[in-house]
This record gives sequence, structure tokens and C-alpha cells, in this order.
Amino acid sequence: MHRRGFLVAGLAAALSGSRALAQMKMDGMPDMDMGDHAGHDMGAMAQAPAALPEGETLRQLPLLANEAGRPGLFKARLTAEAAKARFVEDRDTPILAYNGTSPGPLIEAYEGDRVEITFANRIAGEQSTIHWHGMPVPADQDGNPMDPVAAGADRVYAFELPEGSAGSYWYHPHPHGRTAEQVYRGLAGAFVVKAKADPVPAAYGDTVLMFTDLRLAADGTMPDNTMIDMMNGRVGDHVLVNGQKNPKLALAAGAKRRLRLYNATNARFLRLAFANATMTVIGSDGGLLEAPVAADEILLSPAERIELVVAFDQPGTATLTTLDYDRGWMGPGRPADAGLTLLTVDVSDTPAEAMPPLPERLRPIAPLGGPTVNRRLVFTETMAMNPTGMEMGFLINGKAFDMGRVDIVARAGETELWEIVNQADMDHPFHLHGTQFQVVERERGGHVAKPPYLAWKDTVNVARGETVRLLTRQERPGARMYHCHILEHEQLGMMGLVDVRA
Ligand SMILES: [Cu+2]
Repeated sequence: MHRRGFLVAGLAAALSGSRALAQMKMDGMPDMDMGDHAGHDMGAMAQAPAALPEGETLRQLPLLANEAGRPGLFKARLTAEAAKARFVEDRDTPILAYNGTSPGPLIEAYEGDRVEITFANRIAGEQSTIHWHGMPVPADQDGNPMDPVAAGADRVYAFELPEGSAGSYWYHPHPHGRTAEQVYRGLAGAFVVKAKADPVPAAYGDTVLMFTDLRLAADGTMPDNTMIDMMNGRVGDHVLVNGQKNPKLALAAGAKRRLRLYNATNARFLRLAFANATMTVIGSDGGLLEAPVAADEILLSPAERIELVVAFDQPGTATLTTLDYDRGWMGPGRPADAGLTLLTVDVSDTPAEAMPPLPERLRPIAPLGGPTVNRRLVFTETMAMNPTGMEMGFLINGKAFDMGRVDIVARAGETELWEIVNQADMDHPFHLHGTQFQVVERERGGHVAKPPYLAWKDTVNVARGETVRLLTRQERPGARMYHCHILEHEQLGMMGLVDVRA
């Protein structure tokens, strides 16, 4: 309590005198203003957020074409480079894009496929990588910060998609110190691995809804991160779906749709509900659940995905909207989380053709049992004033990330119990590379709860004051990252390295 009070008081004092702000320094960060997310900040910086058009027809993400001439191989090229987007009339916004689009092209491949993707880094003056978020790829193919691709260089990422790996993955940059900015400027795309035998009826379709977060200045540019962004993670002014604000979808009454929801924002927590439609959860980050689970609302923390079947049984308007979620906000300018309409579905009176029912069983999930090792990872935030300014620390087990340091040595093929303890004042979504894990327990305020269903996850929110226990097993050797997926926190050091040995 004391520390939190100190922080807010310190911020308030800093905000009252803009000159003092220039003295606030943080390691490895350029000069920045102290503005809050919505632009209610000092003097000349103040700008109202730009208004974006709404109600356009929902765009499908463009598919990345497979250039391989034979079955079983997915071969393509992804180029990261500067591009321009038109979010508002008559103004171009400079962005970063994969193959000219943001979100990047949708990659669809099948279990059993080999994937060979040539990454061309054409971002001027910046190294980058592609991290295959959630996917079981070898460590040296996973776009770690230790394996940068220099500006102007190409490299091939190659891996196999094992049987049973069907799921809703994504790809994004992971270079040292620049991940947050490259992602909020536009670099992220969905990678869907399809099952050879899929129990979900094809009549439901299969639609990716990728949520990103946009902040746009009046001149159409994306402002740099402020100190408030670095502390809380960047939360923009607009949540976009496949690059559009509140797009529209037209369906017939009785339609059922399979929707894959992706939180590809840097730091926005999305607590979501559908009005006038019924949600059923069928999958998590790493693919289908064992059985469908009805849900009135869902919480998607940054980097999480969820697979839904949504039934649109009532003619009229069905909207996907946000609910309030308090994830712990430091300083002024807490964004309004509730009441945003992300998607509007017009459901006509005309009945849809009869939809086949969702099966009662989707697939078996074998519980990971019998951990040989227990580990404890404690997340903390520290804050200190010193003569040169305010210093913030985002730490795991008291340490900030160091690329040259191995934090954990693990054995390939062994199940481990990881206890993620959040002793900080904000929620931190925990992400582990290279594998999918199973949450077994959550504890908060002395209350222990089992998760409502068994699921494969690669990202899990750990609320402030909460402990999450999970079982994990890395099948392959190599260096793997684990970190908070508020990307600004990852950049400030809330990341560690597990060296998996054969
Ligand atoms: Cu965090």
C-alpha cells in the first residue's frame, strides 16, 4: 500500500510540472512525454483522439499464399517493412506491416505440414525476428531476441507441425528492446494450424477476429510511447478487429459461427460479452477443449486466444462489447474499458439453413501429471526516485532480463510445476515459449480454485495478488523465453530464460 501511494503521489507531482518530466529517465528509452493514453496531457501535446469510421463490412484477413508445389509443405515469404494505412479519411498513417498489411496475412497450415517461411526484414535500421507464439517449434527457429535478423537481411524459419498441434497461434516480432514498438506499429498476424479431422462442423465457418489497439494523433501518426504507456503497457484509443473499428457482419437467424478471438494488443485486457447471441467456448490458445463450455463472458488478457461457437438465434442486432475490468492501473488516465462495441452483427429474419449440432466431445486432453521439479517465479514492480529521475523495475525473482544469463535449467521431456506469484500492483499475463501448459490451480487471498476446464495454454493472466500454478513440459532442448505479455513490461525486463537440456 505504501509503495503504491508513493507512486501515485510521485506521478501527480511530476504531472503538475511538465519540466520535471524531462528529468524522468529510464534505461534504454528515448525522450518521452508523460502524457496519458487519451491525450489529456500537458500543453501543446494535447489532442483529442481521431474519430474512426465504423460499420464497414468485416474484412477477412488476407491469406498468405502457399508457394509450395506439393502437399505437406507450406512455403512462403513474409516481409516486414514500412507501409501506410488509411484509418481516417484523407490521412495516411505510417505503420509497419507484414507483406503490406496489418494485421499481417493469415497463415493456414495443417497438422503434419512442414513450414518454411523466409523472413525479409526491411525495417529501416532495426533488427527484428518472427516469434511463432504458442507453436511447438525448435528453439533456434522461434525468433528469440538472441537470434536477431538484421535490417536488410533474410532468414528462413523452418519447422514441422506435429500431429495434435491444431490451434490458434500467432506470429509477431521479438527483437531485444523493440518488440513493444514493432507490434503496436502493426506487426502481428494469425497462424491457424488446422486439424486433419476437425470435429467442429464446417457449416460454422472459421473466422479469425484479431483485436489490435490503435492510438492515432490528429495528424494521422501513431504517437510514441509515453511514461504512462511504459508503466501500464500501451493502451490505445481504438480497439480494432482485423484492422477495422466496430465492423459489421450480416447473418441469417439461427446461424452458428466459429470465431477465433485473438488479443494482439500490447496491453489491453478484453473482458467481452455478446449481447443477443450465445457464446460457447470450444478452444483455448493451443486448440480445442475436451468439450464445449457455455460462457456469458470471457476475459482475454494480452496475447491470449479463445475459440468460440456463437449462435445468432434472435433476429436483430447482436453486439460484441467490452465490460469493465480492473487490471490495476498506475497513475492517471485509466482508460475506459467498458462499453466499447467491437463488432456488430445484423441478424436477419430469414432463417439460416439448418446447422448441424456441435458434438458433445471435441477431443481428449491428457493431463500433464507427476512434476519432477517445482519452481516459483515471483513478479514484482519496483519504483524508486534517485537524483537522476524515477526508476521503475519490472522483475521476475528480483531480476530484470539479461540475455547472457540462464535463469532456469530444465530437462526436455520432464514435467514441471511452475508457480507464478504476482506480488505486484498490476495484472501480468504470463507467457512461456515453445510449449503449451496446463493451469492446475489459482490462489488469491487464501482461496484456491481449480480452472473450470482442462485446456492447453501458452499465456495466462496472473492477477495482482494472485498465484497461478501450472504444469509444463518442454519436449525439445534449447533456450526458451518466459515473460509478461504486456509488451512494455517485457521490454523493461519482466522476462527470463529457461535453458532446456536434452
Ligand atoms: Cu506485465
